[in-house]
Amino acid sequence: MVSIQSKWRYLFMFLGIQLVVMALLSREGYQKRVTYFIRIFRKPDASGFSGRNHSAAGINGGDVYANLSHLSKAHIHADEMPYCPKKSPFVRGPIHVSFPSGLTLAQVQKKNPLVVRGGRYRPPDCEARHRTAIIIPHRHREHHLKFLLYYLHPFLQRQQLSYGIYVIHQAGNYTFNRAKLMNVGFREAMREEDWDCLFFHDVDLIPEDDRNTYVCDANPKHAAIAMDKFGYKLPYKMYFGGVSALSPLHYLKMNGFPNNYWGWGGEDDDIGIRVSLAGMYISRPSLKVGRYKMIKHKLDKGNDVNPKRFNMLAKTRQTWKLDGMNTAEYEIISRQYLPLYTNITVFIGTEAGLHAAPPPPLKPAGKAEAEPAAKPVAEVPANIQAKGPAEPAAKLKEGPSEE
Ligand code: UD2
Ligand code: MN
Repeated sequence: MVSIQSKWRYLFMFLGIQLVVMALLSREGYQKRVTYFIRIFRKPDASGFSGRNHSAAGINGGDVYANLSHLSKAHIHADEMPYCPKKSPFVRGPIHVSFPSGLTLAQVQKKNPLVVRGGRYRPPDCEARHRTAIIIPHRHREHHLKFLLYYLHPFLQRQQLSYGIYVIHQAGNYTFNRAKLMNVGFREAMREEDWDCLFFHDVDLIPEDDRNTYVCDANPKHAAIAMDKFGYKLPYKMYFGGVSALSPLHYLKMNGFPNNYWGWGGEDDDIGIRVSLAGMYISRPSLKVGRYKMIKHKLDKGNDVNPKRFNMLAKTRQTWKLDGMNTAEYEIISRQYLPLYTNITVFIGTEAGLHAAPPPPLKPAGKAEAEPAAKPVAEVPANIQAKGPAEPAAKLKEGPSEE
């Protein structure tokens, strides 16, 4: 009898201790303390970079190159190549992103030995299920491009995609036109290969999770749902900026992108509106996966805020069939197959047309003398730069991101 009672006592004591331990473990802040404790013993930067700009996810994320050495040239004959698995075994989740000074393109090239001329890649030991082209509108952002290439190449290889990277470089100093460059990228990339998905990608956005797969959905996909600059939240429902993915069919169904948004802003919202006018929906990855870090920058010279954007957006319903892929006029200046990407330098003209003289810059009444095409950042009116919702753009982006 005595021994049964003491057995019960021990059992209750054991259960009690378990309860206390569980309560301690689940207390808020426990995880933080453990992470902090572990970090004391970890090297400050796992990737060997002395970079700044760490985000919470970045600190916990892994090195994007960690398992790339598992990819090696197989000795399988092309005809016998099996399809890659539906879910890549190389995908790991969160990626550590930092921006070290001193990174060179030669280093990026060395780290990506399987990437071939023009920035092309196909998995060495299996037939890719998807062929994705990355289209990057570009001018004077070589510093950002270097980082994007550093992260994007291994990111795409981990996903076992067959891919190509195209940088569409606007020639000259006339006002930048992001959406028109995308139209150029679409046509020129499709001319080269039968891509089944195109990712339209800002040069300064680095994906932070490789479960954000660079393949197309049944509807146009807005991939950059959670960016550090918007607190890792979608800023508004119709937002379509940063990184988006369309199949050639989606692209043609909405007549591509507008050609007439010169300067900063509006074009991304126009594209979002086109998606719904063409009878499609916006699909998105989860907030956990569609995470991006934007390399901090100021508004570029030659990319002034477009003051006409709200008026233009009000008319997208009338203009989308008249202006787009069907009217994109441009002249290719050069096509270079570089080791890490294909560079297409293109002349896209001005508002007045491909070869007509550009219209005089907008000036306040009474000022006749010519002004430089690009205003210094400080001169952009404060009300245009202001962030946050404001009428009539309650649902649209109000001003550029400036840090
Ligand atoms: C936002 C959107 C962007 C676009 C833009 C308005 C985000 C993360 N992105 O970007 O998708 O809708 O607003 O136009 O919210 N670029 C150059 N050289 C230049 C100017 C621009 O290469 O001189 C390219 C580059 O790829 C850049 C992109 O155009 O990432 C967008 O321009 P931005 O980065 O200056 O504008 P931002 O960050 O406000
Ligand atoms: Mn940007």
